Amino acid sequence: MKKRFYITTPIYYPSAKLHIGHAYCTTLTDVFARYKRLRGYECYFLTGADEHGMKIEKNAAAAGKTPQQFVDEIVEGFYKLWDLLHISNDDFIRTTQERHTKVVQDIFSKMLANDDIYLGKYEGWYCTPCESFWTDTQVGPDHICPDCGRPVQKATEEAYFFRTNKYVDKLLKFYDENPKFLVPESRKNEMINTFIKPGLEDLCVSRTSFSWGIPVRENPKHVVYVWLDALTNYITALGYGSDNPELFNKFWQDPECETIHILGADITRFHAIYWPMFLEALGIRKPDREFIHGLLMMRDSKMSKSKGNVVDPYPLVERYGVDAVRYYLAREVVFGNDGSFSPEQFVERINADLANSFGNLLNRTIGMMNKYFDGNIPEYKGQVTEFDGALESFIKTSISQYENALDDLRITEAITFVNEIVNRTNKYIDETTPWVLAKDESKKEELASVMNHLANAIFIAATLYKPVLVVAGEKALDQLNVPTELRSYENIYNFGCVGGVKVNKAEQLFPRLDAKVEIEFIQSLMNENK
Ligand code: ME8
Repeated sequence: MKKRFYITTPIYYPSAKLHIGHAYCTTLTDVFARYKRLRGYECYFLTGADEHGMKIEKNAAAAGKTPQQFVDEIVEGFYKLWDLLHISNDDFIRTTQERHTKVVQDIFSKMLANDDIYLGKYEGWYCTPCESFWTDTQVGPDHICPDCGRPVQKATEEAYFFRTNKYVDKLLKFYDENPKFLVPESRKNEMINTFIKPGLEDLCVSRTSFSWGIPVRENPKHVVYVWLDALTNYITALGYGSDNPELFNKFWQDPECETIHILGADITRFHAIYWPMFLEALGIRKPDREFIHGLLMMRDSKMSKSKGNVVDPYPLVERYGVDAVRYYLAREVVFGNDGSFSPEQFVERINADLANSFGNLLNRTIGMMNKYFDGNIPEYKGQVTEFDGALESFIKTSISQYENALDDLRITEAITFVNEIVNRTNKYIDETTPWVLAKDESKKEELASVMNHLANAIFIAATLYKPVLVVAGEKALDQLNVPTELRSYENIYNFGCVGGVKVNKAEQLFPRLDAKVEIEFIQSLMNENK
């Protein structure tokens, strides 16, 4: 296991407001970062905004604003959304910042000097919404963008090109030597079969048909193509090529740091093919892992800003709270697979998993502590009832399953292991029947042990939920009155550490949602954007 982690999301385009798909990626990245920190690792988490390009120039003009004014306003919304979702990023990079633009110019110059980049002529197809160039073969007879399915336009202009072919063999060797680089692994074959085998063309890395970009220093009528500009954010944010490369050395170059990019399947090609090539050309280390998540669909079609079929996360968080939204995102669509946003499933998850299972377990437990022990959590006395050992060993196994899953970024699966702890603990109440034990004075010790086991099981589940339930995890521990000094991750291995304190007042963690009303509310949000 590496000592520290560098974890990134894509830097999103501030061409329009962010939607639930962006929130999905950033929230799940945040869950991973919080988990690593909870386990005591240093973790540097970067997100940001990709502010250049033709689309932004066009949208700004349509809004009667300068591109900078336009992106400034939209990026304000990014900050607000990430605050609302309690995203714990350490930095936020904007590609219009000088710390980025200057280094991109230096990188371009270096590549030019090394003959990795040359001046040529671009003739091809361009998809404006995706900011992507395509070849004749890729757009097919209908001239459709292979990524988004929209029509592309013919484009011819003088342009700089990156010599992709110089690096193809090295890339394939890198894939072979690093089988864990692309997750899920199937993405590697997709890259090889769809893009590399048919013959990779040199990549166009500059444009002259618009000006909202970083000028090429040697030839300022060209601006750097958005993907060369955008991908390098992952290193410019760390101070690569600056006077202060301390973070870069610590979180990128040091082999003791694991670098992980998280991104959606729509931009795999850029990250899996060109980014390692750029890094090879610059002579620096490649990331350890790229985790490709699936895309959320809306009524069978990919949600996207330019199509306008999106769900705005703001009203969802405002109405249901940060934890409900984070939980739904992390639990519903298996990280790595495609999935759909569904109002019915949203309500069902919150009601079934959070209100009924977890919330109710806490509520019942505190109720019983009050009723049978005057609010005190009895001390741990080992395995007293015939059911105690089985509960403890179930929890122990679940903890290691949770850890294995999270270390592999199988976030959705990891949460199911916590849910299983909660369900198993609810079952333990049915097995031990505390209300029967309470009627028999000779069973007092057994009853005390049941109460202690419940408190400890909730302590463990709440701790494991913390990377997702950023508010309710602590609230549950507050209600159990777990002393602050006990609230460390290590203590989950120390079953029985909670006990001998008096619980606080029970409060509902997650109110049960009225399915009919709430489904209608969420549907109205979806219709607003239709
Ligand atoms: O591509 N479901 O920015 P972008 C799930 N600026 N995730 C989604 C999604 C959906 N329907 N739609 C978007 C760019 N995403 C470039 C990135 S990085 C160097 C430059 C998420 O605003 C997903 O992570 O189009 C996807 O890869 C990313 O947003 C694309 O965001």
